Formats: sequence, structure tokens, C-alpha cells
Amino acid sequence: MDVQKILSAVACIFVLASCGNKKSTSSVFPENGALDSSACLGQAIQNKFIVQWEDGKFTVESAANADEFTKDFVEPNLEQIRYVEFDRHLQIEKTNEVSATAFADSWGQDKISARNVWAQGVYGQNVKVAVVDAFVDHTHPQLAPRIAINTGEIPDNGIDDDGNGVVDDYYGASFVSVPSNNQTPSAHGSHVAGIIAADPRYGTVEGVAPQAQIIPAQFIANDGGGSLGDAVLALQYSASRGAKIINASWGGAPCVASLRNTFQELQNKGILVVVAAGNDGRDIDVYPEFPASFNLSNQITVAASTVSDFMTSWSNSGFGFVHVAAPGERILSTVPGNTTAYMDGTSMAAPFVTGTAALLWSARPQATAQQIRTAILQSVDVSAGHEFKVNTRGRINVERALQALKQLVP
Ligand SMILES: [Ca+2]
Ligand SMILES: [Ca+2]
Repeated sequence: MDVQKILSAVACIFVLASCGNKKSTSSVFPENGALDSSACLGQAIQNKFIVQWEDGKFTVESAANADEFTKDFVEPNLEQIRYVEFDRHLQIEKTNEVSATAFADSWGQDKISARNVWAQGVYGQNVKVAVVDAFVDHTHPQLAPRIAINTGEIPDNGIDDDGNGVVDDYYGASFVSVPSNNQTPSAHGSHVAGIIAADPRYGTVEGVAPQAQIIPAQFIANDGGGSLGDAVLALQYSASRGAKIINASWGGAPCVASLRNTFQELQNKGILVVVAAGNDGRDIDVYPEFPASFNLSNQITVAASTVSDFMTSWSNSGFGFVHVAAPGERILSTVPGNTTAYMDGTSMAAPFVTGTAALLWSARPQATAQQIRTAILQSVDVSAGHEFKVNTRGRINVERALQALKQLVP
């Protein structure tokens, strides 16, 4: 490159910088026409687009292709649009059901000292928790009483009675835009929901916060597939329904600007997001996974611990981006068909933290998401020989977390 070219390149950069405030279709939709074909582009859904508007809201739009979308949608709405990204397929990691165990069925609840908090009359009452996941079986006897009913909606009449943009979201909502052929409901969402709030009056599973209310917000189809746009809509819906905590037991998002922007909006709204670290046995500080590695201040990322209080062999870890460990092997919870199952996974560890947050919030409704998070992170159990490869080195303890919160919020 000769000097002339370098100088003109520098000049261009200055021109761009000086025009930084002026929006164009390529500044709000930089992926379209991007010169490098990054790994992300291979997974893009070429006719679906995630749009973030200047007011912070998200929509998912369709068009024949990116050029037509740019011409017919982005250009006329340019002033109102903040950012556009291709929607993308996600393949959610499947959590395997495991066989019965010699461990006590509630070993995890005992390990984090949940019983000592229940004994104080703290059950997660009046705290809404969204399960942004696969199908949640609202007919399961241990889940039915714990579903946050949308009372402004009349079920099954094909009408959006409360005008929130979602038809018949009485028990919750599904944002699955590409259903799978698999008719058997995935057990994942119901298992996660039961760990958080299964009602012990109607079965053997003891939810960590047995009086919290669950908002089911489905975006994962029965085959474990989903899309980034559907996830964004499910997260946004959860916030609109008044969730204080969102459980995200999934990962593997490839390109993530819209997902990060969504998490940012949740942070602005004071919502705590609890994310599974993932099950690849990797250090996600070095090999980032999203949303696990976002490291936002409203986020707790969770590794999975064993009954003997070590890290499971398959849990992701990271002294930076993973914050705490929580029980994640041989976890009993609810699954569709009025039954229960044992499962392994950081997908199971995250809801232990979500349930813990719900307990804390019910004891101190005026607490902020930051205070709830700080109380949980400050109070982990760290014992010699059992230090976890996570930011706090420890495994959660809800009894100690409640004490810590009472110091923060007298
Ligand atoms: Ca509705
Ligand atoms: Ca309706």
C-alpha cells in the first residue's frame, strides 16, 4: 500500500467518524453486505430479521431477502430503527435424563440450606419468575398451582383479549416460529420450572421457592431447536408480564448483538437473569458462550456442582464469567405426563439460583436486582478443597444469602 492510499484510507475513517450520528441502512443493519463472511452468516435465516426500535422494543420481521427488507422496511422506518440483525437458528443443548439415584431426592435443596429458609416462612410468595425455555406443562399437578395466570386474557378464544400482542397467553406464551415434527413435548422446560417452584403439596418434588409464580415463555421446540429472534421475543414478553427473574437454561447463540441488547434492556428494567454456564467442560472466559459470557451486572451465570460438592466433569467454568456453582447432577423434578425424572446439567443448576433469588425477593420485595445478586454472590460456601472454578469460588447457600440480604436491605 502506498502512502497515498494510506492517507486516503485515514481520511475516510475521519469522514466516517464525523458522520457517526447520521443513520443509514448500512449503519443500522451492518451485517447486510458485510464483506467478510463470518462463521455467523452461515447460520443466518436469510428471510427473518430481528429489529430493535429506538424505544428499546424488539420485533421479528419477514421479507423475501435482506436487500428487499432493507429497501421496503428499513429505509422507510430508518428514524425509528436502532439496529437490525439476521435471525439465527439455535440448537439448544439437550439435557439427558439419567437413571434413579441413591441420593436423597432433595439433596440439592438440602445442600443450599433451602429448608432453613422455608422454616422462616419464606417461600418465594408473590415473586414472578419467567422460564424462557421449552414447553412448560401447566397441567402437571405440581406446576398447575404455580403458573402465573394472565387474568386479562381469556384462554382458547383466538383473541388477544388484553391487547398485549399475544393471542391466548393465559398460561404463558409460545414464540416458537418453526415447530418441530416431534409431537412428544420436550421435558426440559417443565423440569426447570419444577426445580424453581414445584408445589410440594401435590407430589414429591420440592421447588426451591415453592410459592413463586412461573411465567412460561417458550421459544425452544420439541426437538431442542429454536431461533434467536424467538428467544428475544420470549425474553421481552417475560419482562412485560412482570417477571422479576428470568431463567435462561440454554446457550449457543452464535452472533449476539440483538441478544446482548435484549439483556441490556432487561437490566434497565431491574430484572435479574440467571443463565446456565453450559455443559461442554470448557472455560467460557477463554471460549465464550452466549448468553453465559455476557457478564452483565444483572446476570448470574451458573456452573453445576455434584452431591459431594465438586464441579461436575462436564460443567463449563470460568473465574471471570461464571459466578457461582449450584446443584446440577441427578436432580429430581417435574416432567410432562404427571410424572418426575432425574436430570443432569447446568440447565438444572441455574434454576436452583433462580429459586434462591425468588426466596430472597419474597423476603425483601423492595430489594433491587443488584442487591439480590450481591447477596447470592457474597454468601456462597467456599470450603477447603472444594473451591470451584467460578468467580466467587463457591456454591450457593440460600440461608446465608438471606442473612446477607438482610444486611443490605434492613
Ligand atoms: Ca394477550
Ligand atoms: Ca384470548
